Amino acid sequence: MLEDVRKPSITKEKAILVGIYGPDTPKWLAGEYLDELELLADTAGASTEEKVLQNRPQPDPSTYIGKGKLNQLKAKVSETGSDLLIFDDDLTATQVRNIEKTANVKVLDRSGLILDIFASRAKTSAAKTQVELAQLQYLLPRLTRFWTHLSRQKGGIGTKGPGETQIETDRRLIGERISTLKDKLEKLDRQRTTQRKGRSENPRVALVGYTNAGKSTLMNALTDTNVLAEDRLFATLDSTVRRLELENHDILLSDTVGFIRKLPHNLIESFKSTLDEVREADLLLHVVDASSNLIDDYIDVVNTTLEELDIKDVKKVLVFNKIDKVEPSRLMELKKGFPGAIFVSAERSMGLDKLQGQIELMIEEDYHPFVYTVPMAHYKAVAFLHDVGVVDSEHFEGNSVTIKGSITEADRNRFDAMLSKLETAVI
Ligand SMILES: Nc1nc2c(ncn2[C@@H]2O[C@H](COP(=O)(O)OP(=O)(O)OP(=O)(O)O)[C@@H](O)[C@H]2O)c(=O)[nH]1
Ligand SMILES: [Mg+2]
Repeated sequence: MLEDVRKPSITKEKAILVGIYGPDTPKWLAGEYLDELELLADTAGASTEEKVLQNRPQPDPSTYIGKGKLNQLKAKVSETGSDLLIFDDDLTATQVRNIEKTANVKVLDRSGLILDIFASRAKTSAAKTQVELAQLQYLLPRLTRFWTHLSRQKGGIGTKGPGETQIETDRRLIGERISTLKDKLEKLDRQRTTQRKGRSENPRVALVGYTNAGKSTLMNALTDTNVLAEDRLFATLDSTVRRLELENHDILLSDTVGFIRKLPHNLIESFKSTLDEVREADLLLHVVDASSNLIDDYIDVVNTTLEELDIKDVKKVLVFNKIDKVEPSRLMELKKGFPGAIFVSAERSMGLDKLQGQIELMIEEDYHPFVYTVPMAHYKAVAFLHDVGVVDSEHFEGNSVTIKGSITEADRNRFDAMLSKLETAVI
């Protein structure tokens, strides 16, 4: 019944984009934000007719941009024949209602637009469920503007509880749908956990970063696969995992959903489990578009979003991508400013060897040297060392073998437990 909220509500509509600037956000930055909003609008299928920036220290509580500006906006809407106003900040239900009433067109905010894009891009059952949940949670406090839309679909005798107003009924229906979706997600989560348990213990590396930074292109370049990569925002919604053979380690590399400033909180919340790949990684490759003007901003957004997702203790390396688009002098500047970073071009396969070397180095930080002398009868334990550790040498003497190499602490504990179990079994 409520499923149609998943469907994108925009089909090649004409849009006017609106933002504000002031002491906290200088005009040039607000302009960059609107450029990004234009890209979002384009991804959603809307063409931008005009961008409007208004100098205001604070949004106006009832109209966001102020009454006078709103009237100008109304004129622009009819001049350009636009169908849609998109605001760079989240709007309250009151603001939406007032703006819609004056300008007489559909009004959307950044979160609504991002949710729309996610809805149209979600392919798997998990992504669809996560997006629908986020959409309904977004909708609930803004219900005033949607109730006619919902009531049209409902109809039928007995759908309305006694004494309930239309909006209360809608709220109840949405509430019920939200708990159904949460149950479904929990089930999917359990399935995923079971699947993960059966997986091998290879080191895990995850690509994270701002949307459009080139994570999927890098995944393809490193693993020779064909994950969808394109010049649109949120090309990737579901995580993909691929094996990558490095010199000493086979790792599992995962590509994940990109982040963006003001990613709706509900969306982050409902994508938490998809991002388990990131949470459980041994190393994060934080991919940054080196050709962007907003590098520091992007890095901050990604770090803050990771914190919001409770991903705090995973090692990170910054990977500046798209260096083919960067002037040599700017590149020098970046290398000086970010001494620990790696510089690559995923598209031109530049710097990939160095990146692979760095991944290996950082993984090896977790490996500690060991020397074990194991009876040959415990061949299972020997096989385990070969499987999870890096074996440098083996020396056979009599009925036992002395193995030297390195292994992670977790695997060393597993090995110790395995050995003592085998020894107990023999006695
Ligand atoms: N010039 C240049 N373009 C690149 C490079 N790497 C990626 N791109 C382009 O950047 C765009 C985005 O690439 P994706 O790999 O889809 O980016 P992503 O980070 O996976 O994006 P989302 O999945 O949307 O978050 C595509 O048009 C790529 O062709 C590069 O090294 N150089
Ligand atoms: Mg991608």
